Amino acid sequence: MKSLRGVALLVTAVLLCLSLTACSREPVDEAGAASGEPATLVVGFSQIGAESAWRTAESNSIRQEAERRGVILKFSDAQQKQENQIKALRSFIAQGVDAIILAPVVETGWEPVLREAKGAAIPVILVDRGVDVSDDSLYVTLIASDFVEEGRMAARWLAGVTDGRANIVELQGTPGSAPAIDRKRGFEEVLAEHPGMVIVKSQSGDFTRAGGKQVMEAFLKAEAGNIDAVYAHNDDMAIGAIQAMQAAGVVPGDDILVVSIDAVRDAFVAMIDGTLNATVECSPLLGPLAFQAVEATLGGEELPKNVVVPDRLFDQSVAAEAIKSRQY
Ligand code: GZL
Repeated sequence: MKSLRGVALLVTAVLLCLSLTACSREPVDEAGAASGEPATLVVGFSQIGAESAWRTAESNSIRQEAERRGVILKFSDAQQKQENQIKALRSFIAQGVDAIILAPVVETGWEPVLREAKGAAIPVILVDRGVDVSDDSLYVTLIASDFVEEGRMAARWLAGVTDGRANIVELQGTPGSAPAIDRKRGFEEVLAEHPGMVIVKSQSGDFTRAGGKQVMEAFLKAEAGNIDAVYAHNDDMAIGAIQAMQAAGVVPGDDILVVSIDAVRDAFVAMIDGTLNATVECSPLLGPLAFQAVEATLGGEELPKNVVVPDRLFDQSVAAEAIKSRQY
């Protein structure tokens, strides 16, 4: 059933890709005659910040796709603060942009400003993270990975290599964010099938290397000798944890296994040098799908509420070959 669902969702994403060409709006000139030239789109993008290599890759993807399509992109970096994202959305609305792309830092608190965008007839495309709203007509579509499945994939891999027995410390992502909530949920869903796998400590490192390092230093002190594995909600925190282990004289990837999510280039470097054991891909290359959705919705097309970007797991056995074709 799952693979059928996966195919259906993938087909949706492909159909979305194919629908891009027919959607440019035919503007009219002062005389009301079709000028023939499609109007230059103006799109506002509210980005969370630059907390991780993944985030930077996502920003690059959005910027590059806007440039490729000749779209005027108004880019706002919220420095991790929801209030800055809300301010940015209100500014985009006041400027009368054609569409808004939003990567919401947390799930809640969006309803008022999304109602303002709807009232201004400005479509909102969610990328990367979802929102918790009572009315899903407040956004056109969410283009993102399935974070719950990512958590399941990480846990299944760890269960396989530990024969279902491990004391685990967990480095959580940003509190209240969809990836942190759902990656924890998926991981714990699989742990429920393996009573020998226990999360002995869990704390947020806020998706940053510094956060992962700092929290892992505390875990190593509190649980000295009692940690078999680290589950990090992203590679940047895993890399920080690896630095903490090395500073404490612990051999990462060997004394303590490390599994994380994102599959950024530095994760492949760490798998090749043996300090990271596995990472689940979560593609940040969402620019093409985001702008296809913008053009499709402006062209009057109905879009699926959720476009799921497929993920896969990489481990040390494939890292040296896979790194050659990585795009982020
Ligand atoms: C996932 C994204 C997460 C990444 C982190 O879609 O929201 O935020 O996993 C990033 O690296 O900081």
